[in-house]
This record gives sequence, C-alpha cells and structure tokens, in this order.
Amino acid sequence: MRLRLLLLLALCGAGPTALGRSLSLRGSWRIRSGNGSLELPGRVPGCVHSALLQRGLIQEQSSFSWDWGPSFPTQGIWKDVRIEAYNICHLNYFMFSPIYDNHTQGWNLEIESSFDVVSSKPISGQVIVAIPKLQTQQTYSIELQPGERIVELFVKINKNVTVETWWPHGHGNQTGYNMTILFKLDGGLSIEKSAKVYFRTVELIEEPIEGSQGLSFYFKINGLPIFLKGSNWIPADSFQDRVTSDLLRLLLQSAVDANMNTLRVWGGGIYEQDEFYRLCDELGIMVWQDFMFACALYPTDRDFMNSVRAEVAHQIRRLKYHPSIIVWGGNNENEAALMMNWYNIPASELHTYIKDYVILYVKNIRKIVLAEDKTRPFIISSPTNGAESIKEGWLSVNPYDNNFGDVHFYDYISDCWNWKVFPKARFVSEYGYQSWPSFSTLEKVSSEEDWSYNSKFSLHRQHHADGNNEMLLQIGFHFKLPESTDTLQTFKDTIYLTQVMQAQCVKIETEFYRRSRSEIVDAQGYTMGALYWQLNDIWQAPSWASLEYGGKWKMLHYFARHFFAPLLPVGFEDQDVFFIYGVSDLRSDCKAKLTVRVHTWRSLEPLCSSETEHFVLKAGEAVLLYKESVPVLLENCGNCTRQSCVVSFYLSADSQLVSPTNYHFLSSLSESVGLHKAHITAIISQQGDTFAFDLETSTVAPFVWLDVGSIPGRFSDNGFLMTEKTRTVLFYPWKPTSKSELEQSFRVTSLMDIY
Ligand code: BMA
Repeated sequence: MRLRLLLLLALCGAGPTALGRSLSLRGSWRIRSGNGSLELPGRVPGCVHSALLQRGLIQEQSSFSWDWGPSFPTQGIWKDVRIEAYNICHLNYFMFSPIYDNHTQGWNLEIESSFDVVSSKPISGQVIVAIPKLQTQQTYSIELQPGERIVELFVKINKNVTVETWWPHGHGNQTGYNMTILFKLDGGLSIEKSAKVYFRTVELIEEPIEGSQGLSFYFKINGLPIFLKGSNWIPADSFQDRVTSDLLRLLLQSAVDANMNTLRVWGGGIYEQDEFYRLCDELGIMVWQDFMFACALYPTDRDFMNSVRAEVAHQIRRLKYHPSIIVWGGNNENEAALMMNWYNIPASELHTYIKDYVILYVKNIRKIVLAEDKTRPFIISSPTNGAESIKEGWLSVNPYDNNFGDVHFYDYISDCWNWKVFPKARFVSEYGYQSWPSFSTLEKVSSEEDWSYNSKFSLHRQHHADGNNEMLLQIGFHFKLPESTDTLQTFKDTIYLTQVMQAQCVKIETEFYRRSRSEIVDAQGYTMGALYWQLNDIWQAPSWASLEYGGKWKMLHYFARHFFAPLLPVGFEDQDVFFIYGVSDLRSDCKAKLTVRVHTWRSLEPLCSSETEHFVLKAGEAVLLYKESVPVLLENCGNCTRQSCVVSFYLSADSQLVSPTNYHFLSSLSESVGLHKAHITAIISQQGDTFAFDLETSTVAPFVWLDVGSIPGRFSDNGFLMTEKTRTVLFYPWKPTSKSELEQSFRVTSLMDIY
C-alpha cells in the first residue's frame, strides 16, 4: 500500500511562499489553506523572488508601511502546521457555484472536487449530494483513476421548492441552505463534507444613459439595482495572528450597524481569512474583492507569473462560494498610476509597462477568473472606466472619468462643505478625510510628553504627508481652533475637532453621492455607490478610518449610521436656495411627510416648524422634496439670520420617525451667534444588557460627544446636534461593565466646551 504524507499549513492571505523561507521540499507536497489547497509543482523555491516580497506574498504589501500604517514586515509560519498521512485517496478540496439558469428559470449547483488517488487501482463509489430544505438529493456514480482527479457534478435544485435568495443587508434576508456531500468509496472509505449554499445573482450594468455621455456603472443583485454604500477594508492588524473571530465580528457588525452594505477589500493588504467572508455572508455585506496588487508596477517574469497564477486560482477556489463577494478587482489604482504617470516613467518606456500590465491583469488574472468563476463580474482595476478602459486597450487615458466606471476622489484643500467640489460620478469607491483617534486609544501607546498635536509622537504616527496640517486647514474653514491654555486639554480638543471635521466632511460628500442616484445634471450623475476610505485602523494613529484600532467608533462612524440610513432627507444649498432631497434605498415605495424646523442657537424651542403634505417616496430613488430661498426661510422665521439659526428636518410616517433627523448649517460655526457653553448632565441606568444615558442640556449644543474612554462598546447615537432639552441615548457594551464604571469614565464634550 502506498502512503502519502501531506504537510498541512494553514496559511491565509499571506500565501504559500512563506514556506519558501525556511524549507525546500521535493515531491508531491501540498500546502493547504482553509478549504482550498495549492499545489506547488515539484519544488517549493528555497529562496524568494524579491518581487514576491514587494507584492506581499510573504508579507502583505502594506507591511512595509502605508499612509495609514506602520512598517512591521512579518515573516514565518504563523498558523498551525501538521502532517497527515493517507492511503487510497484524499479529497484535496471541493468547491461549488450556484448558478441561475435563465432558460429553465431554475437554480443549478456546479460542484467540483479534487482527489489525490494514491491507490494503484481505480476506485469507484458513489457521491450523494443533499440539500434537505430544498428537497434536493442526487446520487452519482464515480470512478477515480490513480493520480490527480477532478470530479465535476451538476446538481439541479428541485424546482417545486421556492429557493430564497441571499440579499445584501437592508434588502432582504441572508438565507442559506445546509448541504452535505458524501463520497462513499471502495474499501469502506467515506468522506463527508458540509457547507452552506447561498443563491444569488450579480450583474454589473454598464449601459448608455440618456442625457449623459459614457456608461452606467452599478450592480444588480438578484435583478435589483442596489446602491452600494460602505467603506474600504484594510488588514485589521499588522500581525495577523492577533485577528480573532471576535475582532472580525466586532468590526463587521459595526459596518452593518452603520447601515453599510458593502466593503471593498483593498488590494494592498491580504486576502482575508475564511471567517471574514463567512461573516460577510451571514451579515449581508457585499465584498468588492481586489486581488493583492496596489499602487505599484509588477514584473511579469516566469517565476513571478507562476506564483501569481497559483495564487489567483487558489483564492478563487477558496472563496468563490461566498455570496458576499460580488466582484473581483484586478488591482488598486494601477491603471491610474500608469496613465497618470505617478512614477515618472519616460514616455519612451511606457509601452513596456503597459505591456506588463496587460500580461499580468488581462492575460493572466482575468483569464483565470473568467475560466474559474461564472458567478460574478471581474473589473480590471479601481478606479477604472470599465468597458471604456477595455475599449481603450485595458487602460483609459483618464481612469477618473466621471462618466465611466468608478472613481477615487481626494481633496483636502478645498472646503468640504462645498458639495460642488465632489465628482458627480457613477460610483465613488474611495474618498475621505483624516482624523485623530480618541485620546483613550492613543493613551495606551504614548506617554505625557507625546500629548500635543506637534509632538514627535504626533508627527511620527502621521504617515500621510502634511496630514496633520491638512486637518487643521479643513477645520479652519468652519471652526475656531481650541483656545485652552492647558496643553493636554488643547490636544484633546484638537482630536475632538478633527473628528467633528472628518464626520461632517464625509457626511456632506456621501449625502451628495446618495442624492445623485436618480438624476443627470449637466450630463453627469446616476451615482450608484459610495465607499469611503477607510473602515478600520491597523494601529493607533491619525487616518481616514471611522473605526479606531480596537473597534471604538469615531464620530464619523456614528454619522455613517445616519448618512447611510435607508431613508434619508438630504439638505444642501445652491445659490441661496435651500433644497431637501428624499433618498430611499427601500425595496418598496413609502408614504411619508417632511418636517422642516428652524432653530435659533439661543433657544431649545424651535422658532418655526413646517410640514409638507404626505408624498410617496419611490423605492430606490432620490427626489427633490423641498425648495426654499434661504432669505425667505429666515424672514418667515422671525429674527433669524444665517449666523443665529440652524435648520433641522426629518421624514415621518404615521407620526413615527422614519429617517434620522438631519440638519443644515447656514453659516460656519466659527461665525455663529448665540451659541453658549452647554451644561450637559447624564443619569446612567442599567436596562438589561444595555445602559441608558438620560441627558439634559442647558442650551442647544452642536456635536455632543459622549465618551466612556476605554470601556468597549458603542452608543446608539453620538456626535449629535442637541436641540431639545432632554434625550436618552443607549450604550451597548461589548464586554460586561457596570453603572459605576461608566459613571467614572464618562465625559461629555460639545462644541463650545473647547473655547
Ligand atoms: C487610496 C488607497 C490607499 C491610500 C488611500 C489614502 O489611494 O488606495 O492607497 O491609503 O488612498 O491615501
């Protein structure tokens, strides 16, 4: 009897070549990661191609530092290693794709299993595939010849049972079905596997739009156009062994709690661990999955390409059954890098790099994706012009064209309260502003001499050139800088202001994208995606993240919960006219009315309030609900001026609030008149697993920030404009805590406290 040994290395995104550092093996060894396996032909290289280092097979590319992260290049085998012996045969992997057949209007399942048959004789047996809830069971006879064998099965799902599809968060349930697959082989060998099968379709729609040049760029899930709202995901830690399931759940649940439905796994990090995608399936988070290439030019020599091909095939095999992954992306910003010539390539050499680009992303990666996965689209880069880039030879002259594909947009210099600076693009897959994480997060990795905005520590942790000044510049457009004489207090107040600024900037920008979903203005619009940069942090430092290292919500994350709400009134001004749009991501029409209030900074009683008639807000649309000239609005409201008043508005149905209460500032807060220091008190009480904070304020207070330091958990709302005397906010702890612990840590800050 022949016996084969299998070395099992549970490696994830870091990739198989980590082995190459310390081992050189000959023979038929297989390195496994999760439910996939990667075969290395003959020999595992004993030394590593330097390009592999660069592109993060051993380390992630961002291990060498990024503009939000430190340089901690890791190395070595960091998960369990074991050796397994087997005879007869071994199931290397099995994978499946649920595919909808338009012709028969039914679902099929394509299953592929790979065996290593070490017995010298053929092995025969039966395979039984069962999905009990769908009353589907099929039996197949198979015969496996010695050697590497692939078994392909085609399962027709019983058409008499309704298949419930998987939906993104906010659009329906994430129904999945338990499937078992049993291989009963000669010699009494039986191998059983089980998996969850989800059914859903994805289409990327690129088609002409009336009144606009170019093509649309949006996703249909199960035939329904869906606005993708969310953020970009980076590695959750510099050291992947610290990334536990609990941490992943916390971060991903926070995404869902902020009404996000999409995360883009950015191409400078890692292919995430299985648990990440499992959670995304369960929570209804759509994943835009980049292949791991970012902001660099890559070689195309034979060794390198072999490693890329193996990696891509492996990741597709490992991940393709996840309904959450809705699109594969070839790389991050490499089309733009080449076409905008970020690396100053002499014109005479450009064609070499373009040729390499096409070899890598088109002739290899794309080819493998198309061959291996029929269940989701592939786009070559982000940003890209999609079909237009293809037409232009895979690289577009301007990959940032608003009329095609997706764009990335960053502008730290212009005033972010001016929505006119933002691109009315089809899809905005990156945009954002930096802020500092809270003092409680920084405190853990710093000491007293570090606690000022210009300390060595503050400069050292800031990896984005001039980032700290850019934040102050942006703050300066609408807020006065802190005025305390106490250095530590000034540092804390500045941190607070960076968070206020970031939250407000990303709010205004995101609301602009959401209200652009149904209109074409000046030949541009139909925006169908807004993914801000970035969701999570890799360390305690200033960055674009809305979740701090460890998961604490920044003000931006609380704002995201509002600006991504399924029903949202969006207010903005154009030439002294105030507009309110109603945005609906719902699947059915909704009857509602709009209430608009004008408050004076001086009083907790609204000055005036008006209501519209009931109207029907159509499913999946953004429409104009209200329009009024600002002078008229103010005139009709007594003694109001832009500086002394603020507008709030909300949607309601049957006297119930159906949207968050939104607001619009009529002037910069640095010019406001009548704002006073607010005295805000809180009475904390425990209510089962949560804690209620009953707040009372002495006056109107903007950007009310409740902070319980390092006690893990989140509030039901935070950073809000308090225009009413009392308000109850809940605190959801992530670990057991107590009323007295909360009382001790609790601090409240609102804008006027810092002056
Ligand atoms: C984008 C990303 C990242 C970067 C971010 C902020 O370009 O792709 O490379 O961290 O901007 O600068």
